[in-house]
Amino acid sequence: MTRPTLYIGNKNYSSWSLRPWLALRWAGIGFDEVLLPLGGPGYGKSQIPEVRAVSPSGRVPALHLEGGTIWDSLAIAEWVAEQAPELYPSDPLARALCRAAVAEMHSGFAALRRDLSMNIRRRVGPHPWAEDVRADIERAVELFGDLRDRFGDAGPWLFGVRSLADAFYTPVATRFRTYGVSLPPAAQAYADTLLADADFRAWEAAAEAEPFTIPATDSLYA
Ligand SMILES: N[C@@H](CCC(=O)N[C@@H](CS)C(=O)NCC(=O)O)C(=O)O
Repeated sequence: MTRPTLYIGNKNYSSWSLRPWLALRWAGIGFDEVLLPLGGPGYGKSQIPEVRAVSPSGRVPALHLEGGTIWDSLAIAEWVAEQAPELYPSDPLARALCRAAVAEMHSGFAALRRDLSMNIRRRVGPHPWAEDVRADIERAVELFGDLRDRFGDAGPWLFGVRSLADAFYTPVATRFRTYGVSLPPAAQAYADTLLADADFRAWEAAAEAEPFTIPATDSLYA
């Protein structure tokens, strides 16, 4: 198999890119990565020429495989889990719950994504969040709490052992840290587990060193 290439956005800002990147690393799949800076002309309209050249949707991440391109983060993560089935829990019900958690992140939390944009290296004090943002924060806390209650005996990850759900919620943990969202102890302990992961730490170090900025995101709540 030709080595896959993952096209990603800025490590500081691209939450969609972080999820499949972690999944590939956790699966131990060797891959090349190409970072395409976001924020310039065409950004927000899926019209960045360099992105359109490698991803038919005009969005990153995109994974180039021998024979085809996967242009969506969840589809990439599912492909990874087919190579590394241990990224889903082995129990069928737990596996379905894990898929539900992954799907909820992929298709939900719109207000959280809108107002608590991922910005790994930034730290901002707490803010009076809009009602829909507060509801998203409460839902994330509830989801963390319920699943940790249920699977906590098996280990510190959302489903005890590390799974795709952890890759999908790592950007949320960074958002809570960036925007000073205080969490109940169980949710904070889970967020700390995500932020201490060695592969996430490698991504974070690159994000901190990255020269690219997106001024609109950096000036939120300034
Ligand atoms: N549903 C897509 C969303 C990907 C997405 O929105 N990516 C952003 C970067 S984090 C992007 O490429 N934006 C380019 C643009 O807005 O022009 C996925 O899951 O991969």
